[in-house]
Amino acid sequence: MKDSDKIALITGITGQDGSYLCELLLAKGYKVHGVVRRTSNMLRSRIEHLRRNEEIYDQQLFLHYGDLSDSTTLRRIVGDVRPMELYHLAGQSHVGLSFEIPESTCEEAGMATLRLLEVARSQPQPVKFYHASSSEIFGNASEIPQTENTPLRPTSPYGCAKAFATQLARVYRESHGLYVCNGILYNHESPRRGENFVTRKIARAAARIARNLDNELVLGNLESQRDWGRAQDYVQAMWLMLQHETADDYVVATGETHSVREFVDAAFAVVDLPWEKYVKHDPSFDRPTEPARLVGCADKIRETLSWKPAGSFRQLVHEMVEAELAAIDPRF
Ligand code: G4F
Repeated sequence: MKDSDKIALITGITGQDGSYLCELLLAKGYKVHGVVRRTSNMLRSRIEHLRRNEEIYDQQLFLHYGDLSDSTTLRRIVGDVRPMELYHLAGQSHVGLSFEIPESTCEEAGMATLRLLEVARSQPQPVKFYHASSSEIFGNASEIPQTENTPLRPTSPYGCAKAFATQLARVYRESHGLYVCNGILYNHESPRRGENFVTRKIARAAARIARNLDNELVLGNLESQRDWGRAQDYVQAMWLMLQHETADDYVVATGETHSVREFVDAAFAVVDLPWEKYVKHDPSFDRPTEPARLVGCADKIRETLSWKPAGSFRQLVHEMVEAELAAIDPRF
């Protein structure tokens, strides 16, 4: 690809994945355009360091106001930007919350993807489309580990919306010949994770309790198991997918599962505290239904795109707790 062709558009650029992907693409010489909501907290957001950099902002990184419900604006932005690669990451992504706000979750995770697929297919130049699918599409999975061919059996409104969008992406690839990839990502975490996701909540609490800023951590189901990887590695997988000659779907996972209890145990070990003394259970954090054991088989992306996750579970926990300690006191 010529340097002048390297133009990417990211929806959800202010999120954990969007911000890491933005950094990755800038480092590769892309001009990066991001869609941000008028209400997005632009200040102190995860891309604030890039916005404040005069060599980057408005030179290589450009932000556009838009909303996933507003197809006219999305169409205008895509028409003006003429991206070669479109990474669609935006939308309500909290599974537990999707039981409380199912309609807006389905609107954002489902219908908005349809809207963007329609916009992409009507562009005069070819647009490579990345859709952020999720392991939640497998829900009560019929097999362990799950692959790209595992049947979809979602157990949450969020999982249903992602399953709908994933299937639509396949239909657009097969019936309209659009270059569209589903990245079926398992949980991926980092110090930039939102504070209401369990890993960040635990890492933050361990650090705050160690510094006497809090005295308890209230959680839901400690026995839930997840396949947790590093977000920085997973955005690399997104980019790799769009560099391949043909569009396809890929599971992105570590292939290992750990329970919430194990995460708690590892996080409190970093600050050398006995977690049993501080962790309480509140059933309001339990979900009406939980997926069965979600663990991904990443053989296809490993073999086709030479992607593999870096670092261990313990290193991930360590990195997240250390980041929280540093945020409390940068001397640590
Ligand atoms: O951190 P979580 O909220 O992540 P979840 O539900 O697995 O979803 C994340 O990963 C998916 C796969 O990539 C994405 F599609 C999705 O958008 C999101 O990024 O919860 C993890 C587990 C659950 O089993 C939950 O029941 O932790 C359990 N948990 C226990 N106590 C808790 C808590 N989860 C949260 N958020 N808060 C708790 O207090």
